[in-house]
Amino acid sequence: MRYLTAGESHGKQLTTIVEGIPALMPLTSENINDSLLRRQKGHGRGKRMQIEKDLVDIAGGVRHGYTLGSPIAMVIRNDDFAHWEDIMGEDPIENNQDIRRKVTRPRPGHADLNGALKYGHRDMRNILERSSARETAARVAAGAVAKTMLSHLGIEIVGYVKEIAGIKAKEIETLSIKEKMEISEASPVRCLDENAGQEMMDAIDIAKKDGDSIGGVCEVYIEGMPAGIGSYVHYDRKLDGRIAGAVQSINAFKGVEFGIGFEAARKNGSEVHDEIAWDKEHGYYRKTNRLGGFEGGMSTGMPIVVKGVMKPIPTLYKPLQSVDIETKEVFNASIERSDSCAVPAAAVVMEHVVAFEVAKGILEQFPHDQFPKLQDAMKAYREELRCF
Ligand code: EPS
Repeated sequence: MRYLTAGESHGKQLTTIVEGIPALMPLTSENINDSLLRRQKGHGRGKRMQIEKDLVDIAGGVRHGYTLGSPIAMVIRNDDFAHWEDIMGEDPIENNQDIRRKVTRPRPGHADLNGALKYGHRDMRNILERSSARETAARVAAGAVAKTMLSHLGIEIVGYVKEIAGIKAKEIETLSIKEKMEISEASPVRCLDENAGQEMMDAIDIAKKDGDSIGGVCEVYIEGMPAGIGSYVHYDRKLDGRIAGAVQSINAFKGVEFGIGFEAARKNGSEVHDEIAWDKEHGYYRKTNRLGGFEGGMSTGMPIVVKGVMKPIPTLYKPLQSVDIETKEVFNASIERSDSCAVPAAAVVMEHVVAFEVAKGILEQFPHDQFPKLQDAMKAYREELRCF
């Protein structure tokens, strides 16, 4: 199971192809549009989200509400392309000097300069159009297919915001996953703690007024995962490693933690590891979940809890110094529009990229071409674990 995305931020469309989903799995546009709509929301988003209405057009791999087993092709149109057609069109143009909105001034913290050096582009629009976080809409489409698969296998997943600009949400241990879904959905910053959420919104408003941007921490929580998905036998089969890579690959993400994460460095082993217990109804379980659902690169059967750190978006109204690549003159980088905080949207993106890795791990363990057979295999495996 794998996916590819294509498309530029102000180009015609974003395209996603997901390959390896078994046949006969229920899938509709609605499953994908729900996720796309969630990603567009959030306090702190800029003007672009008022232009776009992300809706998927399923262009292959699904018929009459079921997957065919062939690649699933999905298209999301960029409504903003109407304003960018002459700049982003694919046909040759007579005179390169005619290109409007050429970018020669790299923004600190963005892909602009490194991308230009690597690919030899003198117009850095050729870099920023693809490195833009617009691409995460296409990744969410792939993750929505994975999430649909997981939900039919009894695995639920939710992403929410833990922290923005140093304001931390209180830990509310008693919430069920359904409550986490409902509360985060109702919060404009996807926060489970209402008071902290209000403070986060205030901080976003201040950053916006100051022409600055702020980052934060997202958490993804997964329930219903059986033990033993992933493997210890090779570095590239460790499921926590794959999830970490997927999270780190989200635009502007700088770090990943499972369970108590970096805190483990400051504690004794007896305070870090989770004691093993057994009962007839559930089989083996852990008395605590400090390791966030993973031991030895494999799921433990406890909820998976993973955090990702997002830096403040580097596109700033407040100028930072940089150098023009044509004239070499020093200038203060500034822009026309940006999001002052995209952490709430990033929580949705993180939920979806994690869902994809989990679904992929499951399909590797139970490689069925027909979805009902995968469902049967999962059911039998769960029973096997319970009776072990
Ligand atoms: C982004 C810059 C902004 C964001 C964009 C990511 O877009 P624009 O340059 O058109 O104002 O709105 O995010 C999206 C378009 C999206 O769909 O999330 C960037 O530079 O990364």
